[in-house]
Amino acid sequence: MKFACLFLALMSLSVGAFAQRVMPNIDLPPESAYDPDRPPPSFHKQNRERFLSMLPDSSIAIFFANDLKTRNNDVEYLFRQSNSILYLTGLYDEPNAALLLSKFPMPFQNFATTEILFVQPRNALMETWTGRRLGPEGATQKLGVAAATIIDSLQPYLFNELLKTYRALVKRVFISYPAKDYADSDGDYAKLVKTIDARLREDKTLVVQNASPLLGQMRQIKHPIEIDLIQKATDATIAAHLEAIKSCEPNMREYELAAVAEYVFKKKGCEYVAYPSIVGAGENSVILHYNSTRKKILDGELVLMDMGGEYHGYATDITRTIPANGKFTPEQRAIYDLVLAAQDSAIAQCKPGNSFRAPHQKAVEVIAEGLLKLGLIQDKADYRRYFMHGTSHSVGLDVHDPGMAVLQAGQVLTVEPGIYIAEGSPCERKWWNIGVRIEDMILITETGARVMSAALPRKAEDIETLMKEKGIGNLAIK
Ligand SMILES: [Mn+2]
Repeated sequence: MKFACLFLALMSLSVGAFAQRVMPNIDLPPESAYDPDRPPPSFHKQNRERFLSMLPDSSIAIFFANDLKTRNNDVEYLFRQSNSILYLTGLYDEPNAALLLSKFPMPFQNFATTEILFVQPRNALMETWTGRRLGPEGATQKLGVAAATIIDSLQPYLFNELLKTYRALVKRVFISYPAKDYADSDGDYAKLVKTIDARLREDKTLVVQNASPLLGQMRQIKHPIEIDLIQKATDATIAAHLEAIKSCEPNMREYELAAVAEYVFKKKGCEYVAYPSIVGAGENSVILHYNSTRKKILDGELVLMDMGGEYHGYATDITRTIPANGKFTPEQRAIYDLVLAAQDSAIAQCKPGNSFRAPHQKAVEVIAEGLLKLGLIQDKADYRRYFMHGTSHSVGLDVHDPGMAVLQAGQVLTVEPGIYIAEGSPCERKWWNIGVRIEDMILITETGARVMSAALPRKAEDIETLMKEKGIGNLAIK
């Protein structure tokens, strides 16, 4: 609907009706002013400088913003910036942008610079419809980049200036692409990305490579500003899980618990879910990434809730599994306590210098041993039938962030063992449809680890106690 209106407005403009439209004032608060705890320009500047210091000589790097994505017809998904642009510039709210970094000073207008940000031009009509734009002037003022111009200049600048006059200085081009599905888009911005990529690759004397590994390496160790934002996402999500746990009762739908959690973490400042909420009851508790959340939660079932908010671009990832009626059955409790023991042992492995695999290896040991004792498997190697995923992944701008081989202070990772016994599994029926995952957020410190989500109860008895309380999901809504 909104673009039909935009079309009409453009028609009006063409006959002059809107020609004198007033430009929204750049001194009005841009969106970043509403959230003063967004990382400051100095953080992004430092990241650009660090990236440049890692960049090989005779190299340039191009980082593309994300594109808008269609949900259906003319309705778009909420815009999410590309990680590279977020990390290197702090340009949160605008698509159609690119950052060019260079190991050597590039000529730009009448000076030389190692960084140029290409952004959308100011446009009174478009800004009235789709939001304020910084424009090149705003980009230098508000984001602190040394140079900025309009995105339409990117291709001519790159090919007619930089790679023409200064060709001898450029041997390598690193590219960071928009989120993957840009390749399927035939929009102008996606075409620009594809054209630049193809034109660079045409020149066989240039080495074109993906910038993501270098950037990923930088993103593994979190800056205190990032840790603070991940903690805020985590605190908001702890509050969200607490309300969902207290609210749970038989005959609710799975989506009601997701709605409670999403309300709470958004109320506490998260702009979005870090990933689609997983709330699976009974037979859905054994599906690792179950998202439909339409089922009615029945008395006696387990409910697995894997839900996390994204705060100013930073994710968190927390899972709790609870008994729908507030009391675990003996079988549910046995599996729950086993997963909890595995998680405790795995968390104890989280310290600097340990292998990233160490927590997983410990979790596997505990779970294999426990399943054997419970008679669920006859051979330890069969643990994979019920625990089929890894125990840890890094978390940062992505909920599955670039990881590392050895744990180091400043890394953030999850510890999330699980046991999932699907209906029809080769074990007694009483175990069927028991799915348990317990997931917490861990910060590796100089001396060990800090559980960032420690304020959310994990022990079975603490969860049962908490479930005696009511939550906001139990309020009657007309
Ligand atoms: Mn996870």
